[in-house]
Amino acid sequence: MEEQQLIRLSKRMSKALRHHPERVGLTLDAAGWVPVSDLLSALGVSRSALDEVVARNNKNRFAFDPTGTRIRASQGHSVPVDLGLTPMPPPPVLYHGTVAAALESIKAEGLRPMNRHHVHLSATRDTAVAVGARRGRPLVLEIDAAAMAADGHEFYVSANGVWLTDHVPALYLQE
Ligand code: HQG
Repeated sequence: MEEQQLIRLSKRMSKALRHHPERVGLTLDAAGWVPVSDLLSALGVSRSALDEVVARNNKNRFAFDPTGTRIRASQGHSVPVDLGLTPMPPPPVLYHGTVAAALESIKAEGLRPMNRHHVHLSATRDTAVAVGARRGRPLVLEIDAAAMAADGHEFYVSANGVWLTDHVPALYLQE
């Protein structure tokens, strides 16, 4: 499959599995799964095309269940789903990529999930730069995850390696 086609299908899958399943006639279960066959008919694609997107996706956004009969997005939902992730001790430092325009508000209220379920944090500065660059000139914030964990904040890591937490109070942030 051409790269362009791959990206287009990945975006349609994100919409269906994270944000607007109802628009393509899908219903996610409580943990975000849908039968693969339902997704194929909802999007009008072949199983081999779907397999290719899951395998080649640049962020491994989608995952099959162990039987290969169900699929879900590994993170990033705006619809309510419970991914069933177990709290994990974070690395001592995590990163968040954003843009200068958001800084004043972030300093006032910390990092909030906005439209998603969690605040998304990156394990490396490079990834955070890429995340911030989606919105403009990237600005990377450093999060004292060790201190947050010591203070009782919970962290989760998605199947594709994104660190998630409910809220990052401003006191743990540094530019
Ligand atoms: C900002 C992509 C004002 C936050 C990426 C961000 C990531 C605040 C935006 C994943 C704020 C939310 C998530 C506050 C946070 N005041 N602005 N208090 N708190 N913000 O897209 O982290 O391609 O929901 O800095 O690669 O940018 O979808 O979150 O700019 O992994 O797989 O509000 O999405 O992955 O934006 O990105 P988003 P994000 P996918």
